[in-house]
Amino acid sequence: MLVGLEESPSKPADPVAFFKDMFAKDELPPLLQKRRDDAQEVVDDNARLHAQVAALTEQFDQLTKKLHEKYPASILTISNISASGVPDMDATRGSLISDPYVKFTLLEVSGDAEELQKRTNFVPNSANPVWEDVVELKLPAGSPRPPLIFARVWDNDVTKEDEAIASDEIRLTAGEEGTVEVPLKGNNEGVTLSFTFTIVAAEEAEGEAAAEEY
Ligand SMILES: [Ca+2]
Ligand SMILES: [Ca+2]
Repeated sequence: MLVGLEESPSKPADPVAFFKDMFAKDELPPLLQKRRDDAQEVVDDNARLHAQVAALTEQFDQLTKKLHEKYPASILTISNISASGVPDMDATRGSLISDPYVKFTLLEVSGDAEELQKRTNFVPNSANPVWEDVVELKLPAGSPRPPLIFARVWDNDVTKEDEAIASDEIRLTAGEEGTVEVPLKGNNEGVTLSFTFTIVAAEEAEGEAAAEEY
């Protein structure tokens, strides 16, 4: 305002009335007019950005919907689990052999830790354990496929903390089923983990379970 005042050729006696009059006539001094235009530009920019955000949000929602349709919530079932070459982790306790179990963790998916991690029972005193267990992990709709899991073989111990034996991240093969056989990494070499897996849409899985109950 003061700038506008400075620019006016004669200083008005009543500046407030002077500017009111000026605004009413839409005759602003050049600098004020420029500021008014700049302000309008900011408002226009803001509106454009809002429109862009709305369009991108709409696009994102549609892509998410497509992804969820393509990859519906599913159950990853891991079975026929076995390992070979499990080293002795109980030498000091005298049994001279480990009591292995496997813990599977679903990676790249956020959620409840209890849902994302499942384990087998342990097989006592076995270097080449075969587990009867069937491990099920829930794949949320739209989660990465093929899934990435982390598998670790542990030695069950009674009087102290269980010992980690060997582990690795495993990217499952593409498709709805597969067989995996991978050498694991860690301080202990020579452990190989094998299993088969299926991925079934949760709705289908529920349907099958219901059918089995009859
Ligand atoms: Ca041990
Ligand atoms: Ca043990």
